[in-house]
Amino acid sequence: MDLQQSGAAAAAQDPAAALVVVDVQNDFCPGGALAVPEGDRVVPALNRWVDAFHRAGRVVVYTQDWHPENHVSFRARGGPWPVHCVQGTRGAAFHPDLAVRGVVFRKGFDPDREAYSGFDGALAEGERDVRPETGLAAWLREQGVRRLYVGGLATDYCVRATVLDALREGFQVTVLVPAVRAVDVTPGDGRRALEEMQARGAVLAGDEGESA
Ligand code: VGL
Ligand code: ZN
Repeated sequence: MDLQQSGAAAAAQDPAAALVVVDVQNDFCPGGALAVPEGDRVVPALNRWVDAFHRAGRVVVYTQDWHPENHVSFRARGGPWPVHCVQGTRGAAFHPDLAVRGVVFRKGFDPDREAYSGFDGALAEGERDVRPETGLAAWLREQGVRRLYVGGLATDYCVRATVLDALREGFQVTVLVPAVRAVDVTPGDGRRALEEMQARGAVLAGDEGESA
């Protein structure tokens, strides 16, 4: 086992642990419609965590921003964002280098409601089919999950919302700091979001998954 894998491998020994990979989609990576600076840089670190959790038989969840063309968050409807992550488009697909070995929860498919949090999502089956009755919190509890390791995009929006909801739902949460990146509409938003998550009870972890 190489050094970079050890934190992930150790975390994966815990049968109540799960990995949550938030919105690592083309539109949030450089060249995408809502590019997060260095968004693609989360992929190598997340792949190590996916590999360790998959090998250990742990749950790996991917969230996917999944908007209809007329979503309320788009500027044409007065929202703050350019058109992004439209259902079935290349921009909505996961980054091509991301290891996808787990279940997908999609969110933001209601045209009239923003949904940053993975806990607002629904279990996906196939390209367009979602099961809105199967929410993330209940699904995780059914799998015996109590602790979440979270990385992905973007620190100040969907990672933040997902982590805060997870804490509210009673999960223990570790944020994989090297595996998140922020939009930073206002400089410092990402840092402030991490501080807020920590203040609400999340552990901030470095490369090895240990407290940073
Ligand atoms: C996100 C803005 C709009 C995110 C999604 O994944 O953080 N941000 N939609
Ligand atoms: Zn979105």
